[in-house]
Amino acid sequence: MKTALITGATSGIGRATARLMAKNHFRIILCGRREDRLAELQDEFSALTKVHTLNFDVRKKKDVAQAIASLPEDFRNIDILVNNAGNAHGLDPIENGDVDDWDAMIDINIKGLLYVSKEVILGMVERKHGHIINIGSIAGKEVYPNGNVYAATKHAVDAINQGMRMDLNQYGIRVGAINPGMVNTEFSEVRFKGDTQRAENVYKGMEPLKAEDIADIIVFVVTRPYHVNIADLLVLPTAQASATIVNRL
Ligand code: NDP
Ligand code: 8X3
Repeated sequence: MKTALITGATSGIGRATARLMAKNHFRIILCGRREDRLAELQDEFSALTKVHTLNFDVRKKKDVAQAIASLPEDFRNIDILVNNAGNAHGLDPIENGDVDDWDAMIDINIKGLLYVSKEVILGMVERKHGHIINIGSIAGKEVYPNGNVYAATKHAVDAINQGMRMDLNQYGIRVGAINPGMVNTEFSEVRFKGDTQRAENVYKGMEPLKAEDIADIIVFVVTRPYHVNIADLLVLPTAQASATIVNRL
């Protein structure tokens, strides 16, 4: 039974991935800040597999280290790390950008991903085995107007993904990124700070991806034979051709 640690497992892509992994009998470690959701998901998935929850904010270096160090023996050997926790905060031209939004994106999407990776990679190196999936974005491949700092954080994830693959190559560790386009999750609600109308408009007149579409791909990627590493995938809804070209009815 493989053990997978999924950050951002309380919603969207992370939750759908955890659910599909549970159905496929992975042993799973669910991470997130919302404790009530972690408890609900633990109840749901426990009927299918072994589940452990870790409640921490990826921005808090010490909490990340303590949480991962607290893992019980049978969850310690993490085979798969899904670095998924992240969000956009705001969509503003650079001259009007909110510095707190910038801090949140840089601290969560870049630094948080690194803090979690640091704690998990050491064990993978010792065991000379492991698979890291970094969830990037089309925004890590192209910049779009008003996407400035979010795009910068996802370009950083792209660079970290490449760097990890190079550095961990000698240990036989697989590293790859999945870069989605528009996925209908809580992402836009978070970006627009609970403005549901504005969030709904993002997907108006087009069919976005569902969290389950990305979960399917993550499970496909991690179930390839070990000599196969899917290093970098861009996954778009059919209605989306680029960060700015979307076919709306
Ligand atoms: P959601 O908002 O639905 O999920 C985000 C997840 O990240 C939640 O589980 C949330 O959990 C967790 N999270 C956010 N901040 C923190 C934090 N400080 N500490 C710990 N966990 C945190 O969005 P998605 O599922 O869409 O996003 C998942 C990933 O996919 C992100 O990296 C996002 O950038 C990326 N992505 C999304 C796209 C989209 O269109 N939806 C497209 C391309 C990439 P909690 O609040 O409980 O902590
Ligand atoms: C999320 C998709 O288009 O807002 O990464 O950058 S987008």
